[in-house]
This record gives sequence, C-alpha cells and structure tokens, in this order.
Amino acid sequence: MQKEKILSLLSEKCMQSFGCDLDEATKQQTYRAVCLVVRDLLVQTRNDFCSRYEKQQAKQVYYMSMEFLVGTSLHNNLYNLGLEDSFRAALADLNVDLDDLYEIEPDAGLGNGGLGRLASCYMDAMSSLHIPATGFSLRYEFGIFKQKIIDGWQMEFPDNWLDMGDVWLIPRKEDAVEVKFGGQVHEWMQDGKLKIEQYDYTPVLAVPYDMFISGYDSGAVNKLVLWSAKSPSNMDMNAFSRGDYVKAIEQNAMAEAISKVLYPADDHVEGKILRLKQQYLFVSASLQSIVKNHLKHFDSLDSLPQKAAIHINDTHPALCVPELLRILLDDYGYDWDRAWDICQNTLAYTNHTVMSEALERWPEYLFREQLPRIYQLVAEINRRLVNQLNTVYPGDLAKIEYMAVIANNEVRMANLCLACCHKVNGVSKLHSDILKDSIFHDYYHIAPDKFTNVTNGIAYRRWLCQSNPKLTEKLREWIGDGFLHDANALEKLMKYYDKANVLQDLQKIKRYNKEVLCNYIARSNGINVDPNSIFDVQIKRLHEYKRQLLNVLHIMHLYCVIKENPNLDIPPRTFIFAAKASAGYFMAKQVIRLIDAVSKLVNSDPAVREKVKVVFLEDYKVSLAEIIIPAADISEQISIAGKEASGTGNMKLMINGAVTLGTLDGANVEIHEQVGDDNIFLFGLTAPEVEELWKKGYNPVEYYNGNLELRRVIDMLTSGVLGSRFDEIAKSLLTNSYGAADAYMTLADFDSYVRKQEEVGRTYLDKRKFFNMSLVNIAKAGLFSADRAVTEYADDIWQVKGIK
Ligand code: CRA
Repeated sequence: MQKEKILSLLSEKCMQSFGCDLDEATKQQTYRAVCLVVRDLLVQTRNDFCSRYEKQQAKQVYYMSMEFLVGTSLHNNLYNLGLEDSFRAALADLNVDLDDLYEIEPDAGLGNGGLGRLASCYMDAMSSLHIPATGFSLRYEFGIFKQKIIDGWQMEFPDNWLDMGDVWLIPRKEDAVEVKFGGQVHEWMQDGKLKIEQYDYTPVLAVPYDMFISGYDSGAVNKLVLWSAKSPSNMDMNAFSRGDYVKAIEQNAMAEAISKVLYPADDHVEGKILRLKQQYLFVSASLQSIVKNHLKHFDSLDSLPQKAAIHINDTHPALCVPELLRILLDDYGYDWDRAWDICQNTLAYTNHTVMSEALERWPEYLFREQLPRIYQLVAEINRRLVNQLNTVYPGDLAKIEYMAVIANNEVRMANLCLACCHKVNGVSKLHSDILKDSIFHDYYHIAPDKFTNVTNGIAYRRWLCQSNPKLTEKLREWIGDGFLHDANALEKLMKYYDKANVLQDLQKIKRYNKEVLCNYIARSNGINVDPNSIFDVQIKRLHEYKRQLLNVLHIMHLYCVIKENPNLDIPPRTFIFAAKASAGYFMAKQVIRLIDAVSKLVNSDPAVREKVKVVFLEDYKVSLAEIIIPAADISEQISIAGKEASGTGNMKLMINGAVTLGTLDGANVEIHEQVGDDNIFLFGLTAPEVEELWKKGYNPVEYYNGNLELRRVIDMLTSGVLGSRFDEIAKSLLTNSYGAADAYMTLADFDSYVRKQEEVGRTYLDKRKFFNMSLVNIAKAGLFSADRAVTEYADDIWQVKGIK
C-alpha cells in the first residue's frame, strides 16, 4: 500500500474518531487511528473469506476456550498483512516511530499461561492455513493481574486492558443472547411429547465482541468472539423509586460480575460458583450462536457433525456436552439417541494436565442449584454411562465409580468429556501416553480409538520472525524465504552446521538481542548485566512442579562455591526469572521471595557479582517474553518428569537458538528426539524412574544427609544469611507437613542438575561448540510450528480443510 494512501486513511480516521487533524493527534490517538485502519482492512478480507467458505459450505472449527492469551495485535497484524514497512514509512512522515506505537499497546492478557497462549497460537495458525474458525471465550474486563514485587512479596494489581485494548473489539449488541441460571425445571406432556421449561430463573445477557485474527500472507481472517455479561434489565425501577438504590442496581452488578475478571490460577482449580457461571455463560451463548449460524445455511441440525467441529480446550468448556444436548432435546425436539450421536460426533476434547488439583469437579448441590436443567441431563448421561460400564466391568464397583460423571456428590468434568467426545488428545507424546497408561486408562480400555496425540506447536512467525528480526533477516539470507511459509524449511540451516562465519553471525545476533534485554533490565530493575555472560532463562508460571526452586538452590550452591574459591574460573552467568504465582498459592509466593532474597545477596556481593547475577523480571506476559526469548542462551525446562504436559516456552526458546537444559518431560522428549544427545543438556530422573522411586518409598532426608553440597544450601534457607528465613520451603522439602515431603523430588534431582550446569559452563567456554548447538536447535524447531499441530487437528480430529 502506498504511503499516501495510508496517510489519507489515517487522516480520515482521526477526523472521524477524534475530530482532529492527523498532525495534531496525540500518540494515543495516532495509535488508535492506525489500529482502526488495520481493523478495516481485516474486515474487508474477512468478508471475502466468509463468502468463499459459505459458498463452499465448508466445515468450520469452533475453538472453545476460557483463555486466549492474545498479547498485542498491531505488530502481528501489520506483519501478517505485509504492511509493516509501508506503515513505518508513512508514520515517519509524521515523525512517529512505529515501535513507539507498538509500546503503547497493552497486552490482551485473557489467559494465565501455556493453555491460553496455545489457543491464540492456534487461532493464528488456522488463519494462516485458511481454515474457517471461530474462537469463543469471555471478554474479561480485567485480564491476568499485573505483578509487582515489593520487599520480595508478589503483589497483584488489576489489569484494566480495555482502556486501550478495546480498539480491536467490535461489539454486536444486536446479537446478544440470553443465558439462564438457577430456577426450577417444569416437565409436562403435550401431544404425546415431553415438554421442558425452566422457570423462575435469572436471565443474563451475553453480548458478543468480535476480535479479528489475521494469518500470515493469507486471504483468511478468522474471529475470536468474546462474550460480555450484562443484566437484561438495566435497573429495578420499583426499587429505585422506593429509594432503594443499592437493590436497584444489585441484579445488574451480579450479572456483570460474571465476565469481570479472569481466574488467575494455572493448572489448578477452585470450585467457585462464579467460575461455573463464567463457564456456562460462554458455553451456552457460543452454542446458541453456533446452532443459529448452522441453521442459517442448512435446514436441520442433523448435519451439524459434518459442518462443525467444536473443540473443548481442557475441561473448562466441558458444559458443551450437556448444553448441546439440551439444545437438541429441548429446543429442537430430538430424541436422546440421535441427540447424543450428534454431540459425540461434533465434540472433541484436549487434556492439558495430569495435575490432580487441576481436574475440575463441582459440588453436586451447587451444580444442581445453578444449572438445574443441565444437571438433569448430566445425571441422565451418568445413569446411561454406569449401565454401560456395568456390562464392560461387571461388579467392579471401584472402577465404575472412578469413571462415573457423578460420584461422591461431585460432578467430574473430565469424565463428562471422556464419556461423550469422539476424540481425546494429550499435548505431547509422553503426556498422551500417560493419559492412556494411567489417568484415563480405564476409558482408554473401552475406547482406544478415541485417544490420540497432538504435540503442541507455536505461532513461530510471532515468536521468531516478529520478535527476532535480526535472526530472521539472516535466516532469509542463508536459507531463503521458504521457512516463512513452512517452518520445516528451517532444516536447511543444517548445511551451515560448521560454517565459521554463520556461527559468528549467530553469536553476534544473540549478543545484540542480549544488549536489548540488558537495557530493559537496567530500566526495570536497575541492575547492570553483562551481555557476555550466559543468559540462563526460566520464564513460565510459578509452580512447584516446574521447580524454579531447583534453579535457585543451584544458584545458592554456586554462591557458596565462589565464596569458597573466589578465583574459580567459570564463565559469568546471568540467571533470569520471570513468573507469576497464582494469588492464593502460598508456596509459589515463597519461592518468589527466595529468588528475590538470593538476587539481593548475590548481586550485592563484590566477590560473586562479577560471575553471577540474578534477575527477577516483574509482570511476565507475552510482550515481555518477546524481549527475553531472543536473548536466551539456556532454556530451563526442569520440571519433575511426568508433570509438565508439554510446555511451549521450550519451543519458543529453541527456535530462537537457546539450548535446552531439561528433564525428559513433556515436549522436551521430542525436542531431544529432534536435536539428538549432543545438542541438549538432559539431567534428572525420567518419568518411569520417578514412578519407581515413589513406589520404592522416596525419602528426601537421605539425599540431604548424603550430599554435603545439598545440605549446605538447604541449611542456608533457615540460617538467616539470606536476610530472612525460608522455614516453610525447607520444611516442604524435608518433612510431611505440607503433603508429601519434597513432592516434586527436587532433592533427588539436585546433584544431577548441578553436574549438568557445570557441563553447560564448560561447553559455553567453547563458543564455536555452543553456537553449533544453538544452530541445530533453530534448524530442528520446525516440527514445533502451530501450523503442523493445527494440520494434525484438522486431519485427525476435526476433519476440516483449508479453503483454497
Ligand atoms: N499450564 C500445561 O501445564 C502445556 C499447556 C498447553 C498447561 C503445559 O505443559 O504446554 O497447558 N496445562 O497445552 C493447563 O493449563 C489446565 O492445564 C498449562 O498451560
């Protein structure tokens, strides 16, 4: 697009939206004008795309997810549309730097971590692959909290993203739908047919907001529909005229509370009523709109499975099962068997975790009270399931109870999905095997064909091309542009495996990205970091199973070693952490406090700080990850084996040339398969070894007693040398006071981790060797593209095709 054209579109927008001339606009106004112009371009492309797939009567994907961690959109959209350079040039005429506008944009943080970001990566990939898709979620007024660390403590602050982020959203008030909560169910016979009606319920309106999702160099634009909750009656006028103002707005506030805030827990659930209401609101509203859309183009819902693939992203949208059934039975008069058949063939489910605290279950009374009709249907699903199980496992009451949807006064959402969906997948080979062999084994036994694997993938054009332009430019020079469309073409880089000048260039690019990060760290933390040091990075949610603690214990060990021997010849290291802890997660917050204390100790000690620095970056989010990842040398993926379902940060770091230091967990296993033994630093127990050790009886005290280095650092936790004491952490490692002692086997893996870290240091001294490893990691990262993952979903689970 010509620069002049862009400027005239911007001028028009400025006048329309703010009543001012473009050259008088503030930076914020210019930012909004740019976004609005881009949005218009997306709408045009979307309209063309819709008419094409509607004409072909193509099957569509509906991706249901409580979370979409979108991050920022302007850069992504301009990049995908191929308009970045022309907008940059046009704005330069106005003395505006496009990068400054990028910085104004708040992250749309409508997710906690991996699962939410995965959903966004898949939306991007579906647009790039021309697959007609709609994502459904909630329009949280407050996304994931903003994090500040004050005296070592994590503090949470509200994230008012809509203030600026609303520019990407288009409301469709006329398409609002009603969702019913509570009340009673009335059943009666009429003309020989059973009729059902819910009465005395509380109605809540769900208002859709559209966000357009572009694909790379693609004629397809898909949309994310975010539902916002609203009370149907603005105000109780009777109460208002009585002077009872609080009562007058009560119902309003209660309804609107539903989409107020994202639940900030990752891999963990709390059975809160509000969360159940959130789930039902978005599920019911989305299914009503899917059904309506289907009937616009086809004459009955019989063809729903042929034209719609509805995907349940973890169990959060599991209410899709009874809600779709309800619509078919109550609203469209289907009989049970036919309705169940349609549900089965339309719905598929991805499991994202084996952590038992993340398996959603609802107290039965609460479920029945909030969703009386849905409860009846779930009870009937359960009755039929138990009958069927009685024939497969006659007399095995324990097994049948374990597999039931309702048992022990709880409704179990994973079993609901397993009982209904035609496909169930895990998110890495290891994780999918664990589902089959252990947590869902009994379901696997009765329906082995349901189970499949789709290893996660990332939108690498965001994580490599947009966030690491220097590397991308060089890659284009070395291997051509093929990789921009097909990540597998990165493999061509292997021909430079040993080319000195290429390895030097890789080193230079890394060095440049490290300087960018150093500047950020200096601004945010006031710490001067040496860009020649190894950037050793662990960035992800704070969770005990991810073992940030193992990383810190090793740093404490290094501290002791250097204090003992100040002339120790090791390459300098910068340990970089970024992580949010769920607000109510006590141990996770203690670990943040420990990282903070260790960083103060290390960074202020003249004998140590030349060799080791520790940095905790506040408020980890997509846009911060985009700065850290291109600068990383070492990617810490050190969860206890068997617990990290996949990980996706591991893939983002790999494709940017960081070398993984990890356990054989989640997708690390497949990263290892790709790069081979020589290009990864593996340590620790394997998943079967972990299981074995639990069976044998794990006693962390034996490790403490048997390893002086380990004992020294554990003792530091309670000695006060860190400025304050960390008794709870020490206790959690050595005693049973917080569940099993050392439930994540940090002590068992300590020695192996320390030795591997020594190897990392030695390897880095040989820069050529290290950048060989780095090169192989980039070259072999193609497998982890979201394009590959989405293609597998499309072929094996959804049976959809891209539109030519
Ligand atoms: N916390 C897993 O723990 C995985 C992502 C995406 C997680 C990660 O290992 O990469 O999902 N699980 O598949 C989850 O959210 C509810 O479970 C995650 O992000």
